[in-house]
Amino acid sequence: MNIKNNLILALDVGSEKEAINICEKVSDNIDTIKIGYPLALAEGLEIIKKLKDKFDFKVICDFKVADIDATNEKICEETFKAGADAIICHGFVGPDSVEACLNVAKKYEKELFLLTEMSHPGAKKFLQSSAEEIAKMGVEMGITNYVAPATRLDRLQVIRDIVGPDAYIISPGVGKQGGDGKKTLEISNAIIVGRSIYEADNPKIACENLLN
Ligand code: OMP
Repeated sequence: MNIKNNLILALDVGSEKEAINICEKVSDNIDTIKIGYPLALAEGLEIIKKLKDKFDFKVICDFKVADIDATNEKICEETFKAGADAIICHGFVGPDSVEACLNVAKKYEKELFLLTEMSHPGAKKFLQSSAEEIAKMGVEMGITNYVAPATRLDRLQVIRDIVGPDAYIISPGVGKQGGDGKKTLEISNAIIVGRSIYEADNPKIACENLLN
């Protein structure tokens, strides 16, 4: 995926109106947004096409898909049918569940991002001990896109070493969660930033500050 300024806006706002307001302010700096449950539950999946049509954005749907294979397949079908360019799935559910997502992404000629270790402190309790195995599974399955944390650069590097230099890693956790954008981009291909942009007094300047 080619992402302008290596910066993805996590658009976790609660209404179409707020979403459009933020997008208008940052559309010179950003061409890729991530839509998750907050906005999709508030506005329905139609929000994907509305924002794509209005701003010509690429949309990554962050539904952290984590069910059995048959259900994952249906979730991915609905998401790509609604116009998503990519979807994020969890890896801890295992290869059959992930394979189901991968197959649907391939069918639509769209992208799948495999979530390895999460960025929040609680990820240390259960997920961290499996993250390397999840990344290895992704490599074995031929997955080329990953999500790994900006909040623990040592762990991000471990995941980079497993998935290799050609894999595409996007990293959340910059700003509000404590991660540093520029340091993260020494390891990752792109950063995912939400609150530090959409809660800023001036979201456009917030984008520029993250990049300079
Ligand atoms: P801010 O902390 O507001 O910048 O938002 C981070 C965004 O990345 C939110 O949409 C989170 O749901 C998401 N995220 C994480 O924060 N940590 C993860 O480990 C994974 C994700 C994600 O999959 O995007």
